[in-house]
Amino acid sequence: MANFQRVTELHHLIHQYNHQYYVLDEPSVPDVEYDRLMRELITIELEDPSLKSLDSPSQKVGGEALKAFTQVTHQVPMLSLDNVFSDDEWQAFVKRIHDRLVSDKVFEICAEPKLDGLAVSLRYEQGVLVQAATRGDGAVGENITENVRTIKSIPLKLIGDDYPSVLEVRGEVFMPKSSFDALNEQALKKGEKAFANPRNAAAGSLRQLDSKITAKRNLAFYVYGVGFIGDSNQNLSSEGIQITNKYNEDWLSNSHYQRLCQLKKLGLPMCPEVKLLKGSDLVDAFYQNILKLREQLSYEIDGTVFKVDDIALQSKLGFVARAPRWAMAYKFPAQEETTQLLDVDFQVGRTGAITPVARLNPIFVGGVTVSNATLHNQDEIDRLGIKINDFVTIRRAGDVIPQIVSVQLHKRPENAADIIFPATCPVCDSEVLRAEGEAVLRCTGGLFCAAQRKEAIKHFASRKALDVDGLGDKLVEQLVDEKLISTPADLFRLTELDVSIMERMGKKSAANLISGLVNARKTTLPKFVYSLGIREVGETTASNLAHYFLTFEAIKLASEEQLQKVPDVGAIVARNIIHFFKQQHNIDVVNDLETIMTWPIIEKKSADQQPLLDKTFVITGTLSQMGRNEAKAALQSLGAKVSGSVSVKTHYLVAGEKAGSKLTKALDLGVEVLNEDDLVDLLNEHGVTA
Ligand code: I6G
Repeated sequence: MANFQRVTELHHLIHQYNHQYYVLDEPSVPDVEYDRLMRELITIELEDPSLKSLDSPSQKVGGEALKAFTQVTHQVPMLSLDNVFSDDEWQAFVKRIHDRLVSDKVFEICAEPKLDGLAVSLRYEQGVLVQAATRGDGAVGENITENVRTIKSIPLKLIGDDYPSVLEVRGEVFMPKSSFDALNEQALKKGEKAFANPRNAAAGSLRQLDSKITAKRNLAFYVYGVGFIGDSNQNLSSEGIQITNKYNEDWLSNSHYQRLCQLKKLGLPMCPEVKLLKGSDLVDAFYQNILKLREQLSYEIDGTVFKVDDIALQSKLGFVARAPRWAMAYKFPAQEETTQLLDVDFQVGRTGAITPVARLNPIFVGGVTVSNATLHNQDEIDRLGIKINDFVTIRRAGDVIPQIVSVQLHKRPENAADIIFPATCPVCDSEVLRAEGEAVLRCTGGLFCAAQRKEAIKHFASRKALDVDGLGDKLVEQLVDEKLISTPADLFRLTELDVSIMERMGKKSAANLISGLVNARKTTLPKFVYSLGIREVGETTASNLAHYFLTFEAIKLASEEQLQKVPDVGAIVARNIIHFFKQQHNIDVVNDLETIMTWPIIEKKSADQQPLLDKTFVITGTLSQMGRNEAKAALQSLGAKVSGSVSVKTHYLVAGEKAGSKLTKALDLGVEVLNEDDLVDLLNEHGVTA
């Protein structure tokens, strides 16, 4: 009896902590306390298995592996949704609704993001989750109860006692982007195949016969509707089926949006982006807003879903074939398409890297027309097994540059031809070399190569380097082509007359550029070091070099061993720096620049001015009180090292809004996590305001 009482208490506490942690995102007890209660429960259940019930929180860890999935016939069919892709199609849908209702009255709309996951049906009897099923063909799905029980945010027991004895809800199981990244990272480390996208990963995880595997996959769930309610298996209600007890359709709100809120109160997670719109003219703004938010959302979506909110109107509209007439998915433009690889060009970059660029039959994908995509290097070409004239799958997600994801081998044409790398630089004809252990082929022409010259000057003038006002990439190309400049230092010898003869260059723009160049002469040592474009010396490394050596002279003269003492500088970067300062054309340009440019002296800070000296920080997510660069600069000013990736060497992770896989990794590694307020406090404590 004492044990039974304790088990009841433990259920109550753990369900409550799960809900606070996984649904409300408001953890209320430390992890150790949670683990202690869970261990206590499992121990009691092991000692007396009769105390283990279907709604025990211990079920979240998975159970015995199944031999096969059984089938479940849905009491009420699981429908699918019709799609539209354009405003015209959407307007036609709205018109059909008005026509069918014989009314032009404005109707409210419940608007939701369309999650890229799997639809499931959850059945609760007396508030306890008793069955979960996939949609299957709509009539019959697979019984995935054991797996669904392990999904942390799905309640095994509904909250409170105000619910019908049978409640079936429908929603989407999905894998958050951060869990997907972590899962693929692990798979690649183990030499296993990565999942192509979070949807496949969610599907693969739900189809595990061993629910212990599903339990480790970090799936999540949002509810999108009610399947049916009833007081017994016989006496059910869904769209018109009569029921008699107090939990009839009156218990359910007559607004779809409010129904979701009711389900949320029972502990079922509801997507926070769901909105009630006053009319169909607000649909476009919702769609555009979600499209804009898409990259920041912690889960993958492929569009929006709009539903007539009034349940009475839904009933009047009814269904067509297998989809409701009152709901519509307004999908985003496809992110994957098929096109043909017409040819491959070879581009020479700033460091001489020769990059194969795919010339594609132009294709509309992810909202833009794509005609080029990088093939990176020979290794990538080998990995894809791609040939000229092959049909390929192109993916463009959000603002991410388009990628060739795979070759459609079954469509390979007879004239498919191997991609051959050039034997000499396609721009300057110099020898090309592939360094040992590198995938990249490089032109050895250095600044003699016009392509490298152009790229080096563009980098020198770019925003994060000297930020020369009025000097865009096109103008740099023209100036090099016209032989007015051949090194970054030549920029400072340009006159207004020189530049005013350039295409589309009026007197005013010419004067602006010259004044931009005058201003750019005054810089800082970190920016100057970065502007030189030394291989793998990014902003952080440049800043670390400047603060370690204090003068440019010292950086130039540093040995490989001295360089490696600088935070962020390993053997490869040290060798790149030494190599850069050994080359005569670099020595000439650097000497020239030193006579033209100035920067303030960096004072060596004493140890008490650098209280964060041996501490490594990583910043992730969106900060609202300062930019990430500002936060980084503020931390660096206190001596901290700011790195781009989380590892065992990380001391603190600063996690802003929508932090993703870095936060997961930090938590896995036990790295201390600071939120933005903690960071501000830490900076203030040391007299820095960011
Ligand atoms: O498959 C679906 C995904 C999302 C849906 C759905 C949904 O609402 C946000 N709603 C309905 C009514 C159906 N399928 C049938």
